[in-house]
Formats: sequence, C-alpha cells, structure tokens
Amino acid sequence: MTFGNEILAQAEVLSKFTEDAPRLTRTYLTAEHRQAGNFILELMRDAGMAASYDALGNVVGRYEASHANAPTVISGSHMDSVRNAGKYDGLFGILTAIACVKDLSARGKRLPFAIEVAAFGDEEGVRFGSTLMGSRAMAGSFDPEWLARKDANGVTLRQALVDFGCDPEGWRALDRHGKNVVAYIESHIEQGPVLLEAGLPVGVVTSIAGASRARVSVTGLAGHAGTVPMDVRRDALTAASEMILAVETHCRENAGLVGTVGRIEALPGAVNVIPQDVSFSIDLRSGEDGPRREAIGAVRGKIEAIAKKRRVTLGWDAYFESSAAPCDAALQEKLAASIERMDIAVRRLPSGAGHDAMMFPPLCPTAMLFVRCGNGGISHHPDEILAAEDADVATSVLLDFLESFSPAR
Ligand code: HGY
Ligand code: MN
Ligand code: MN
Repeated sequence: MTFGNEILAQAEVLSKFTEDAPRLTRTYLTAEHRQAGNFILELMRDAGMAASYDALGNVVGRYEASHANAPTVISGSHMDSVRNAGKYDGLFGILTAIACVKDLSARGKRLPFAIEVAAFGDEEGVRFGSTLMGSRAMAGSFDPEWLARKDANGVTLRQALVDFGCDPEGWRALDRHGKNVVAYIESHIEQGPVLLEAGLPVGVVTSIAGASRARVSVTGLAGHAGTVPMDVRRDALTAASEMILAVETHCRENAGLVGTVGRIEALPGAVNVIPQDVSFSIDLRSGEDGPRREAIGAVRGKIEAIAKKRRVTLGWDAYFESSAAPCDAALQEKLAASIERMDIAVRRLPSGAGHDAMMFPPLCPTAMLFVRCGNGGISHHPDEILAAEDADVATSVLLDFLESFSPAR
C-alpha cells in the first residue's frame, strides 16, 4: 500500500470519531479527542516511536536520532476540527509525518536528529475560543489565563483538562525552548485552489496570514413586533446586520484583507419580539500585520458609528490576535530542492489559513508544505478532498526533506 492510500484509510477511521455524526466535529478534551488521540498513539508506536499524551492532551511521538544529545526536528499538525469539517484539515500533517517515521524505522534508519511528531489537541479553538493552545505551549507562548476560559456549558479549560486526565499546571514543561529544537515543519492541505489551478500536487508556503478576532455584542430594546412603530425601534439585529455588511464592504474595498462573520446569536429569538441582544464574531486577516491592525481599528470605528446612529449599545471583546508568520527562507529552499528532486515544478504560495506552524518562529526555523486540495480547494467543509497520489507525493517530499536535512552544527 502506498503512503497515500494508507493515509487516506487512516483519515477515514479518524473521521468516525465525531460528536455529531454523520457530520465531522471533534473538539478539544472530549471523548472523541480521546478516541482520535488513542488511534494516533497506536500509529506512532507502530511506526517505532515512543508516544504519549502530554499535559495539555496533545499526542507526541518521538523517534530517536542516530546519536545521543542530537537536536530535534518537530513535524505535526492538529487533530481537532471545525464544526462539520472535512477529513484532512490538520490530520494530514500528523499522518504524513508518522508515515515518514514508519518508513525510516522499517529501514532501520536513524537521522542526525530526533523527530518529534506532534498531534495538537486544539488548533481550531471551537470549544474554548482560544486557539493554537498546544502549539503555543510547545513554542513557549501559552497564556495561563486561558485556563479560566469556559465552554458553552460553563466548563473551564482547567476543569476539562482535569477531567481528561491532564495536569492543568503542566503546560510550563511543554515549552521546547532550550531543548535544541532546530526546525518545525508542517504539512497541510492547501485549503484553497492555487495548486489545483496550477496543476501541481505540492507547494512551498512563504508566509502564514495573521488574524484578529473579536466578539461584538449589540444591545437594543426588545418590544412587541406588532405595536412598536418602525421609527422608534432600537432593533439590535438590524443594527448588527448593518455592522456585518460594513465588515464585508471594508474588506472588499481594501485589497489583501479578508473578513468573516461566522457566528451570530439573536435574543430573545422569538418571531414576534424585536431583538434586544445580539452577538456576532469577526475574523479579519491579512498577510501583513500593519494593514490588518489598521483594518480592525477602522471596522471598529464604523461599527461604533452605526451603533450611535441606531441608538444601540456596543460591547467589543478583542479576544484573539495572531501575527503573520514568515516561513524560514533556508527551509523553504530545502523543501523546494526536495520537490525538484521529484521532477515537480516548485510553486511558492502564502497561506490565508492559520496553522500551528505560525506559533513556532519564536522557537525555531519554521516551514510548511502544502498538498493540493481537490473540489475547487474547498475546506472547513465535508466536501474537502485529497487524492491518494497527492498525499503520496507530499509524503515522499517530506521524507526526502527529512533525510537530506542536516542541522547546522
Ligand atoms: O482559522 C484557520 O485559519 C484555521 O483553520 N484554524
Ligand atoms: Mn482549519
Ligand atoms: Mn488546519
């Protein structure tokens, strides 16, 4: 069986560990996280790695080097998903790294560095809102204030970690600073159409877009849908609607920006009551931090003006920000050389999606390898597809990269 067929078969098994079948949703520190983590643990051990859960519920496997005191290269991605997800977002990066180690182990080959494969438990942030927690801990930027964050049922992250059998205070020991990590490389489906349109199976990522996220709350005045005249209403939902269109318009009018309102809640939510309390999310991204920060400020100003005009009150919780992350130039060259050795044209491209990799530049040189997404590049959607032969090519490129990588002395 080729790398690609085996990876797709494993992704198929993992897709069954979902909290809302037949859709695929797997969130952090749930029974489904445990099912997927246990399956990945077994794959890592079968591939010749020592593997275990860490203090935050990540699953980490380690394949020792040819000699003691060698440096470490980390490769991995996330095992959690968005709601109603595809099968390959995150998981491909874990499974392809395991496939590489399994191949090395089968040949009895050790490299001049240890390989750690990381399956992060929370990249999407669906359950607690704060994202990239596993990779942040490993790269030394975990924020212990997140331990007090609550999920929709009021369960704190701290309690959820204890319930999962983890140690909430153990996050400090996960920081790899001082542990001689010389590179982080993540393989990921592109989640867009560029490689598909270029007719290429893989590409080298140049940078990863940064993101600003806010939770906006709009408070108007509830009232009877039949008796309150239109000119005296303080309708929170129509106000929010104008605000949401302002986000879209601003991003349409400023090249390089993308803005999304993915969630909205309107209360009391009755057909015959004017909405009083509305909350919605904003996710705004750009390949450059300056324009993104400027844009989120401009959008906030426009939303405040709409609130004033419509006599509603506004709450603004800027709960997340990630800076754009450059991929290491030398590692990009090494990845490009591995692709060329397979007689494939090299395509460099930025990532509009965020990834665990964006947390690693403060720790070590960081790179990403994209693999083509079929179906127009659709992702964060059950129609996400990955061809076995593309998974095969990407794994062969990653293996060539690892076998030809010599850590700087
Ligand atoms: O939102 C993102 O870009 C990633 O899927 N977490
Ligand atoms: Mn995703
Ligand atoms: Mn992802």
